[in-house]
Amino acid sequence: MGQHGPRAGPQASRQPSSRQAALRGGVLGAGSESEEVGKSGPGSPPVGLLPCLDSACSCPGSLPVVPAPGSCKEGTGSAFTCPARVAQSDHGCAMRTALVYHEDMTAARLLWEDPECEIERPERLTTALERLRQWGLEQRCLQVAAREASEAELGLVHSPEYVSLLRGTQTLSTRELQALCGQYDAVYFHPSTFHCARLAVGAALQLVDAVLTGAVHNGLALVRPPGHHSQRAAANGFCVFNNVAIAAKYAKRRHGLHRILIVDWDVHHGQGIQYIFEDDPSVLYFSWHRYEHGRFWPYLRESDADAVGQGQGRGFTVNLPWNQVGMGNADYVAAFLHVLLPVAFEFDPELVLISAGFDSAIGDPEGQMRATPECFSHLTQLLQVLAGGRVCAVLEGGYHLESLSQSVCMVVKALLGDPALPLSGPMEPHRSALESIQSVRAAQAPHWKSLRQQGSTPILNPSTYSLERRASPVSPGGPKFKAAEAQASAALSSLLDQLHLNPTLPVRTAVALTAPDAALVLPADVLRQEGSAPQEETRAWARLHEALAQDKALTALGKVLHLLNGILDGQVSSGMAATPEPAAAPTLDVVIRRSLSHGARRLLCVAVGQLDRPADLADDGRNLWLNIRGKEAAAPSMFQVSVPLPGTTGGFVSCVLALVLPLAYGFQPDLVLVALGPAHGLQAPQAALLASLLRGPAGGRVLVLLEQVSRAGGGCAGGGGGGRWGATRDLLLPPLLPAQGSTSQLAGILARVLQGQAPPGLGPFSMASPEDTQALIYLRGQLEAEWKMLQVAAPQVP
Ligand code: Q9C
Ligand code: ZN
Repeated sequence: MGQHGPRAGPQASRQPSSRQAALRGGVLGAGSESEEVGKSGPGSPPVGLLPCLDSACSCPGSLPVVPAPGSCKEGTGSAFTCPARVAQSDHGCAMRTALVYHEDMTAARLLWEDPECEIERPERLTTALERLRQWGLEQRCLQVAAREASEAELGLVHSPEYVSLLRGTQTLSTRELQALCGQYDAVYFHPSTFHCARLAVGAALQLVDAVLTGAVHNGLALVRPPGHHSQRAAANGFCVFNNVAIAAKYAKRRHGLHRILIVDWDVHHGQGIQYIFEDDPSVLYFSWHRYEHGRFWPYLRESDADAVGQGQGRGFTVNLPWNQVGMGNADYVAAFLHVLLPVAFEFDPELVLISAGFDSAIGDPEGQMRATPECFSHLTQLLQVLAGGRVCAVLEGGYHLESLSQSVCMVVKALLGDPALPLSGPMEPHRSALESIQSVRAAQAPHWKSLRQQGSTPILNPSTYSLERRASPVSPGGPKFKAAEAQASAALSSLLDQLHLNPTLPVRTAVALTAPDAALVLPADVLRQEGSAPQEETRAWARLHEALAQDKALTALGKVLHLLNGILDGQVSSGMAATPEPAAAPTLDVVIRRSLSHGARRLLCVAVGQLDRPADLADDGRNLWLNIRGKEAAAPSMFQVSVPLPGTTGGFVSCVLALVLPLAYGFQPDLVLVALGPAHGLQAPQAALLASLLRGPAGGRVLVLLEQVSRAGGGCAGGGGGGRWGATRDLLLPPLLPAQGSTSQLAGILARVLQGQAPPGLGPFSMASPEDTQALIYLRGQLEAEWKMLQVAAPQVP
């Protein structure tokens, strides 16, 4: 099958006439490569239209099926599990997240002395798994045993000669294995390597199958050896087969996808993935990596920001080189908000694959970075708003066993929908990080509308660049060095020890409504809150506003206060409440006062629509008021910001990524209020995206207030959602009752995103208007000196 290599396909057959055609597909993935993978034989129905093989399922038989992967004890024992049935979860276990693993992947190990390779050890897997068990996370996942990838599947990326060579290593002596490794950079082989590496690929493919058939929403494959350095005919950097690259090819071929995003947060550049897809516009590859101006392994010119892909693939390789060690939470979040996510929303992937290496985490000997384990929950959550939440994480590097294990747990928690722990440390990106962000934005601006018009100029004199390698003040190996090392390691251990987990609450989201609402469909694990705050308390607060004297408003206020108390006391994580039509503003006013007088040290209020900031609210830094409304951009103080509601999907995404989230992450609130007031103008998918992303900054403590619109219609709840979310999730919902207005549907969507489900898609990307872009640039200019997370470039040195 030598002709079926990754670049063998005739490029002419996949020549879209425009970039947009390249993105939107139809042409791509139409099978220019004649592989056997995923193709049905002659006469058999095309993939996706197979009869249901699940004997216990009564679905119409048009859904793709997946071999029963799981170890769910309550399964029916059918050989196949229909995704429709799994999703219904009628046996009571909510299986949203797959964990793919096989013990055999611990077999490969280094058999000789090699200081460079000894860090890639079997304990990497066993320790991570042990932590997942200890924290009760493994048990909450659908556990899937990895299978070996077939040789045809390996052939999606690798040459047949290379695969044969690897097959041959199974019977080599230690001496022969060691000699063979000499041909490659930073690799070791073991007699079990071929088996392990095939399991690693197979694990990634099973995860992709589980997610794309709808059996689960997302998942993690814990694998060894890693994959992202491996190339068509070369092992490299501990990597044998390119697990994630093969998974991407497989998703295109077996599942017919047209746009796949690969996010490589490993601290090394996944040059293998870059080479495999550099001319392919259907796979967007993002990598950040320790680079130090080319002085860090693998020392490649093409790891720099100006490598953007080739031919049709120009702009579909995004490299963010870190030129200093010590990058931390603020740098990583800034990179996502200002580089990856704008591009990713514009790309609109159907699937997100994460090359999930944790050598980018604190304590890792390779990376020397500072991001703490919680950061990886946040990065995961930020990616879960893409592709309808279809996220597949596949382990790459990560060599500090405790840091690796905790980071893995944080990713799994996020995949399961748990709120993330708030980020620790100052939320101020390093100057060198801003220079890197500026460089990559400048390099990518010609290719992505969302990065244009923001004054992206290239960096001419990076602050960290010098021809001399900076001499370390203490010599490695010396006594001072050893002492400093011991001290750092003790500090890290105590930091990692403190990261005890909050017990997972039985109820994470509660919904309070004024009147029973038949059209509101809530997931089983969301609480319908019936209770109210004590009458005296409610009446006392209601005295502040005439509008709260009416019965309906008073009843609603009691419920809202009860819900707020539940959140402030930690009984529930998040909540949503409806308020009757004229009472939104006064209710919000009471909620702000109550929050500040009862526990909240910092309160972020995101008010959408015609809501005014309470006039006598102190501007003392304890509350940050962000109003999305009207025409004018204004920032009378750093804690009072107004921005116009953008008129396009692209404008809305920019507003959230470039303004709302940088302020929210910078403020580090302990509670976020999202108020959708009169004429808020948000479409349901936009409101859902906003609420979903605002779970991050406050550890999941979000209260959404929604003004009830009594009329039917008005707004387009769900309508903008496009097919994909509707197709997978709405399967379970009864059809909309036309008489019931849009509020209940919006309420249902909001409850689900607060509970950790992915928001619906925004629909086709449309560019921000010049006015909306100007408003954001103006506010950044006003505020970035104080809110450092707003910066997209290094400040000018005076
Ligand atoms: N001190 C992965 O993380 N050695 N591979 C670099 C620099 C090779 C890393 C030496 C590191 C390979 C998957
Ligand atoms: Zn790595």
